Amino acid sequence: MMKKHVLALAITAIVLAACGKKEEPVATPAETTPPVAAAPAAPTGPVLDEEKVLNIYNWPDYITETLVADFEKEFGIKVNYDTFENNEALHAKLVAGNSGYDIVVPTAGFGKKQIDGGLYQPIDKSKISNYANLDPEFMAKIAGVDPENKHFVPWAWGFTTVGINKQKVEKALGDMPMPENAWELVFNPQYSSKLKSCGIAFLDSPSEILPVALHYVGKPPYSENPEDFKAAGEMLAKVRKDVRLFSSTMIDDIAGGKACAFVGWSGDINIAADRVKETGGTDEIVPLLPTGGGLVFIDTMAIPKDAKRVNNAHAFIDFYLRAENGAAMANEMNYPTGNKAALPMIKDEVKENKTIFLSDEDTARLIPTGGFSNDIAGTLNDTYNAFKRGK
Ligand code: SPD
Repeated sequence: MMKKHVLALAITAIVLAACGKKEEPVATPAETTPPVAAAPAAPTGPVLDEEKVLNIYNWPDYITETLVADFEKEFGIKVNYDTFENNEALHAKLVAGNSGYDIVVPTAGFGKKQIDGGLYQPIDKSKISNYANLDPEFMAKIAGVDPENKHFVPWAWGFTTVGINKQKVEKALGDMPMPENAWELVFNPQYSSKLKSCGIAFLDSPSEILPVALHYVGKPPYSENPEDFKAAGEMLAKVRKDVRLFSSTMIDDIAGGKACAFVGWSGDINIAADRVKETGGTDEIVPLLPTGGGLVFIDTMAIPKDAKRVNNAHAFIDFYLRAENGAAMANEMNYPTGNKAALPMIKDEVKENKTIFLSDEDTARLIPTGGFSNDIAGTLNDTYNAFKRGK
């Protein structure tokens, strides 16, 4: 898939270069006019708000090191950057209104009901000169929840999966071979009871755990049927005693050795792996690619209905869509972005990492992004809370 993109880009570049040469006017000496001092170009740039501030609300550990500082320096805008740990927390802020945020980063499937509820204003694409950097195929996926891509601009994507500390899991399992479907490690008591000793961690949110639990018990991951939730709840109850912690900031927990098997996000698991290596650790942290499929998520930038600095928000979105910023997100954070123009700038070692840019076979197994309606929210929350409380 990646190779196809790179090849397509290379071909496009060659064709454009060839066309460019043909069209270039060649001045003959007779036609040459005397040089005239060029008037200084009028400064062009995005329209900004009078108030040189931008308030952003994003997930933790989800931004490259210098992005905010680079934007502040270039645009003279002070960025206030806060984080939330799950979609439910972001949703509560938006529903309460007057959040004060100019850009928020909902997961597309979850955010559908926020669009339907009128919580976002449309993006003005005419203010985003780098919009064309986005991959149309990727945008078509988002259009499934946001028709015509009116509200959501991709931030990054990944998949929810099972990650392991390889050495610790192998030791805890002893003679027991690794299961073919990695979800067994955390959802089947035969495995979880063994991994309990080195620690199992789950993401801490109903909308993270229930889709993968439903999928594991053979139900639609975004089911609207309470009976399906009953089946998922019964399965979860059997492994509850083996779960050590619930966390949405798992990088430290994994790298610090608090858990050996975890339900987490692909990029975060890879960041934890890098951190272990950087600090001289020898344990291998790996996001697995379950035969039962990982759950795709696409996180997106959106502008709340009542945002005050809408021009600054558009300037930031445009800045983020520069090819080099998209590439940095993959290179530094292990998350691809949907920015097609960034692909040639992504390091080979990242492109070749099959847990970041998946093989066609693993891509085919992914569980597509989706979301629950408000009608099932009560059942979703009750099932999750009963699991977490162990009741
Ligand atoms: N480090 C934070 C990564 C954020 C991932 N968002 C995932 C949303 C999945 N529903």
